[in-house]
Amino acid sequence: MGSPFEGEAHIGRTHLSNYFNQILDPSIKVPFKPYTDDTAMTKQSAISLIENKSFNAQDMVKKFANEYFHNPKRGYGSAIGDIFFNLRRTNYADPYGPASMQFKGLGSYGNGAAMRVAPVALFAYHHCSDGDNHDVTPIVNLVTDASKVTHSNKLGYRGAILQALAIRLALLLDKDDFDTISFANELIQYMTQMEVGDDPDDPIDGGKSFVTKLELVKQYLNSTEEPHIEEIQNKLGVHVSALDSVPTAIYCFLAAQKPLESVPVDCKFHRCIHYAISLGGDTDTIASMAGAIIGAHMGDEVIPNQFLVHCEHSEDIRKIADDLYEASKPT
Ligand code: 8NA
Ligand code: MG
Ligand code: MG
Ligand code: MG
Repeated sequence: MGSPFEGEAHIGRTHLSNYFNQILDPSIKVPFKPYTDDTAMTKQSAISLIENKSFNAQDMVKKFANEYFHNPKRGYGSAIGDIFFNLRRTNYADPYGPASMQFKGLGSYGNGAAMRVAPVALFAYHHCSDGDNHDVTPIVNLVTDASKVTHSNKLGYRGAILQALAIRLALLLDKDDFDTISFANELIQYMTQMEVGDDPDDPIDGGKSFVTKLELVKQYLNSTEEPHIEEIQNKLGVHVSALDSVPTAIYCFLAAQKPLESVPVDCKFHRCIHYAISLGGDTDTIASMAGAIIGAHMGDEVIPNQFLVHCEHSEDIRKIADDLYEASKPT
């Protein structure tokens, strides 16, 4: 739903409201929105988990690559195609090799691992939960492994971990007695542990911290006035890097828990997606990550059916979600 606006710095309020009104008006037939790389890779992550009933790196990258070669024009990040070419050329021998060589060995810090992480998070939550809801180690380990096949930079895979932990918390916490600040605080605790030992003077990633971004999220939540869009764009970020988009998606989910002056709609799910797109920049990805969190929190019954009929393959994806649930049942 966000892809028609991807890359735009300024999205007119009326323009965006009209876009949603057309989708929600059953008498107006608008063509479905083709899904982008975000859905393409999310879908293949889920199918791989379903078929293997566990994470299999080689199978997952093969599925990513096959989907990519089947239709490479779904708005993939500019560097990720190289990984798929290199994987295919080497017959998928080392599923982690090509990603680790990207960007002169630094690996990608793009948001591509975070944008597709929902099925991995749901699988880990369901499969590994043995009554101990406090131990996040299984989910962190699984997400790290599933991310590094394309995103070996720590900011890239940590972004995926943060998004997965947000999905896990959203599933865990009661939606009728939900405190946005406690949610942010819990994520800050996990990310603080992860960032222990980071060198703030490192010339490459020194000072780049998810905790700092989450503190900003809390500041916005505590403020009585809605932050200006420019403030969010410049400080929280709306870009293709994980650091400049995952905390933003989390903020969209949390901000949408209350009425928003800039998005006067009653349905929380709609408000969340609409608000995420209104921020501009990487709209498809930030909206899909925010949607994954609010979906985990509220369940699929809150998704307006008119949204679904406009999304390419939404029926297939519903079936995949049901299959994922079955496949992730603890054995
Ligand atoms: P990626 O791994 O290619 O990363 C995205 C971009 O981030 C790269 O193309 C680089 O510009 C930059 N980048 C990442 N790591 C480094 C690094 N170590 N050094 C320098 N630059 C770096 O792809 P991805 O899968 O992470 O990207 C996901 C995003 O790409 C999503 O927003 C998705 O929707 C898509 N996207 C497509 C378009 C488009 O117009 N086709 C625009 C934006 C985003
Ligand atoms: Mg319509
Ligand atoms: Mg995309
Ligand atoms: Mg995008």
